[in-house]
Amino acid sequence: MYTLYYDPDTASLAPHMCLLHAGAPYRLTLVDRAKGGLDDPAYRRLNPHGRIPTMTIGDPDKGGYVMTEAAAICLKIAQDHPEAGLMPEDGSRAYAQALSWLFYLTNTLQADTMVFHYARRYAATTAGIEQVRGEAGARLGSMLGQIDRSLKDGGPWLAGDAFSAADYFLLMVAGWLEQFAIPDPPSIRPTLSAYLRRAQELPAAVEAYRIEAHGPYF
Ligand SMILES: N[C@@H](CCC(=O)N[C@@H](CS)C(=O)NCC(=O)O)C(=O)O
Repeated sequence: MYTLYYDPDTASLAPHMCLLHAGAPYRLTLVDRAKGGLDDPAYRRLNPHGRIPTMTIGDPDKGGYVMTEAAAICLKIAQDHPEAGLMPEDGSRAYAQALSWLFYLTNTLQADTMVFHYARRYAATTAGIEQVRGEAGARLGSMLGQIDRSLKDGGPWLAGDAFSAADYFLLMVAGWLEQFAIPDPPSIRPTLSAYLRRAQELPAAVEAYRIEAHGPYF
């Protein structure tokens, strides 16, 4: 049994969609950030980084284990449930593409989204914060432009014909970017926008939004 430690519309969203897509039995445990849930010693024992998400597989005190990092958790769910098709067939070109996208999204798009959103952590003055936010916003716009072109050239999904967990990941981050009102949000790009509407209509996405009581954003 998986337990996903989550907070609505945070980095637990893509893992949540993957669990639903796989039809895997899971429990949800709310980590209420607003009430200091990230600093709860019991949560810190599971996730010393103090971030969401965390996923346990079985009981960590009885031979089970703990995973952190949303992209890694998505891959683990895909690997445990190959029949669900969350990743293309191992060894295929599409698998390599999906893996590349997943790493790209978590290392760059998600990372700069955090810089944009938490700009105050990267500068001490109002002008500095505005500069950090402006530069992150410009980088995000350029990344979204590149993703839009890739989808135009090789869609309908990130890995071509093969849907993958990377698509849930992009749906998650794009939803934040739409809400954070970056200068060039995902919705201004017709190909990307149509792709996001398609992704958010997938049953697992619809269900995750319903359970978490937010979205959809496109
Ligand atoms: N790379 C991590 C990032 C996780 C992350 O930063 N999660 C946010 C919520 S979306 C968080 O816990 N933020 C708390 C903080 O930055 O203090 C992942 O993808 O799991």
